[in-house]
Amino acid sequence: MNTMLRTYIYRSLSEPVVQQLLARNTDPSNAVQQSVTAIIAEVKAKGDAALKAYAQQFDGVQLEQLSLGAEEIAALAASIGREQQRALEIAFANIHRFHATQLRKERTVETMPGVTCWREPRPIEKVGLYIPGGSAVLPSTLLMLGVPARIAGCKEIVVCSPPQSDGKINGYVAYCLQLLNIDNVYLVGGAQAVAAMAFGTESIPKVDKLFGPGNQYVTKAKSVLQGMTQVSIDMPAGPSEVLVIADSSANPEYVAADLLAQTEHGPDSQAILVSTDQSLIDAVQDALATQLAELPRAAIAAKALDNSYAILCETTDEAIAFSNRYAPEHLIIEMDEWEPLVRKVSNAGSVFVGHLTPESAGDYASGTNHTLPTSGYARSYSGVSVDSFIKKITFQHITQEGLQNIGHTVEVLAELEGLHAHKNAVSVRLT
Ligand code: HSO
Ligand code: ZN
Repeated sequence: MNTMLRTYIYRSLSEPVVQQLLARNTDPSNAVQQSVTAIIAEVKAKGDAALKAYAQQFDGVQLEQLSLGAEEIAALAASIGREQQRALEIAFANIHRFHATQLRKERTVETMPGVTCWREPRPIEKVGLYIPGGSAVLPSTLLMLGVPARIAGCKEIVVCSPPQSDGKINGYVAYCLQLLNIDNVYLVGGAQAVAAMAFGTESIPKVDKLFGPGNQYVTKAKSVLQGMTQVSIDMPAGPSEVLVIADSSANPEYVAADLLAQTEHGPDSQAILVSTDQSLIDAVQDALATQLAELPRAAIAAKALDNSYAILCETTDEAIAFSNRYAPEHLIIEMDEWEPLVRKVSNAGSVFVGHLTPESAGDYASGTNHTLPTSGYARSYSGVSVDSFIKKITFQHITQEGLQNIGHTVEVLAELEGLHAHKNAVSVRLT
């Protein structure tokens, strides 16, 4: 089993090699595209019947009905331990506390005397949250999507999650549904779940925006559906990734633990160590071997280590320059002197600074969102926040004085564009 990170020397890398290191392990295979297109067509044509057939085929369960209601959710939620309930409650409270501040009112602007413009947020009315249930069930993802959706005030929150072998959902997911006051969950997984929420079926409501991570089928389905219907999506999603910048002040045990936390997500995950200290890299390699041997998901983590690597830099400026080009989903800066680096971070989804700030804290409970841009999209996308669940509508009001001030300008611009009806809409009011 591989426990070693391939190591590169930053200064000796040619540009083509850097490009290769920056490239993500994306699978451009047409096979995914083809089967997703077929699933989408089937769901569109046959609705619930297609979803039940897929539950049989992919999840191995025969479903009488496609959803669970409040009573069933309550019974499942009650089956989990008190300690786990408490942990989910604390995570919920912290995520709520952090996200609640994101709904700030903007100020009204008087661009000219008598011309007033402002923006008001409005929730996206119907949102669809996809909660994966594959090799790891992630109730935390339900909190990360549900909390900002509730704060934004979305009227309808549709949740889909694949049925377990007993035809139900996991009790932890059920408990999160209760915390979020959501009394219905649809037992649908994969590309068929996102297709169902994009088109609507007899039992699943059509939504305006799709959220949530998933495997390559779910991801592909989201992007195909975005072009087919009027649904929008949170962000393009790829395999999860972390980049750790560590100098000689770092603890190799902590660095190795952070890298492995990433690699256990999936065989296509990527964990990158960028360091100014060769002996730190060596010590991390040793710690990786020891810690990996203890992990229940060691086989997955070992595969992900094959896609991973270390880079030795001479300065922290080089390290941060590489990180900014890579634009990691998660960046961890394990250095005593992390503060000067903060302002140099220009591309990253979420940043964890200092020696005692593991990414796991943000994955679950510190308050920030864990739905983040991957595959270099952190160059242009932000992670999920309350903003993702609202749109901002502009308003304006013009007084008599305002029209006197702005009218002539509008008339001139309308005329130079040859749009006389536009000009006239001002002129009739000025005379
Ligand atoms: N690191 C993942 C989120 C997650 N981790 C969920 C554990 N559970 C993507 O940001
Ligand atoms: Zn994670």
